[in-house]
Amino acid sequence: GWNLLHRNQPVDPFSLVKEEIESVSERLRRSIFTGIPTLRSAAEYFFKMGAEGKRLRPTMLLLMASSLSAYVPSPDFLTVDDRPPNEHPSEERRRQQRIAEITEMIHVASLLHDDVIDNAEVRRGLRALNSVFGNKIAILAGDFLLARASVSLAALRNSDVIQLLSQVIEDLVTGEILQISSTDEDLLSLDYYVRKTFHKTASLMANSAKAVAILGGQSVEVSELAWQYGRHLGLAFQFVDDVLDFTGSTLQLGKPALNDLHSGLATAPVLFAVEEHPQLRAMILRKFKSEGDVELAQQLVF
Ligand code: GRG
Repeated sequence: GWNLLHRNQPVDPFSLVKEEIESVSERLRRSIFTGIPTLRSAAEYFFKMGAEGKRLRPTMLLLMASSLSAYVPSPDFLTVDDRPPNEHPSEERRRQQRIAEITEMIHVASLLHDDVIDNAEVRRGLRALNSVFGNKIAILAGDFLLARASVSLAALRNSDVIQLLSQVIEDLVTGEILQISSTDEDLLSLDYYVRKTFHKTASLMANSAKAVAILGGQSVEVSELAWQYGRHLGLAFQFVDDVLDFTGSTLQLGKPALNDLHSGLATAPVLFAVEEHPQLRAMILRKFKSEGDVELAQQLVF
């Protein structure tokens, strides 16, 4: 049930909306249907059961929708609606589920294009789509997902929400450009890293969270808080992702460990280490750009 905040036991947030996520996944599989066989196989590749990834964004959005509609302030604490999840979601809830689906489509499209740019071989523990179908199909499959996301977005007939999710696509492009075109100065700048990370990772979470709040009929103030929540979650998520790139194994990560460092990107742990030892900055940059970057980064961090 939802009545969990009073209890002193850890809660797995994913379990709270598990069934609803399954229906979101089912709708996603249907909404990317196309009669063009090659495109169909490619588009379905990362929507097949068992290949869905963590579904972090849809989960966060459904939890956000529940928290906005169900929490009731009480004198001692927040209490929550204890009714079991509704089998017949309201029109409002269905529109919020559409945001969860659109967000996942944009996310997967960005992964497909990113893997082409990086020439990646592994994604979600499977062979990356570009390495199975080739770059041309991977790019077109990403374009196709963006097109279907736009159709679903337009069907919501809410210009603020359309604007928010369209802005995300531009932000993702900006984030990728910032990533591939950094100067030496940018490479070790924490400001630059945070700006890039906002565009690359946090904008999708921030703008989709705000869209869910708007569709839930929330005020401008609450919608803005939802945006801030998504932004902070996105930044924190990327910091953790960066740390796991250091500490995790390829098997745990579903992609090669030390991936970012091997491609010459300074990630959060390195940048925080540089903040603590500014006198080492020039040496780090020199080494980082030439030999031994991964080894150097590990020495710095551990
Ligand atoms: C086509 C919209 C579009 C953009 C093109 C390539 C590009 C511009 C942007 C890349 C953006 C990108 C890949 C950012 C990384 C985001 C990120 C943290 C991905 C990992 O997310 P997880 O761990 O993945 O939630 P799963 O597989 O669990 O869904």
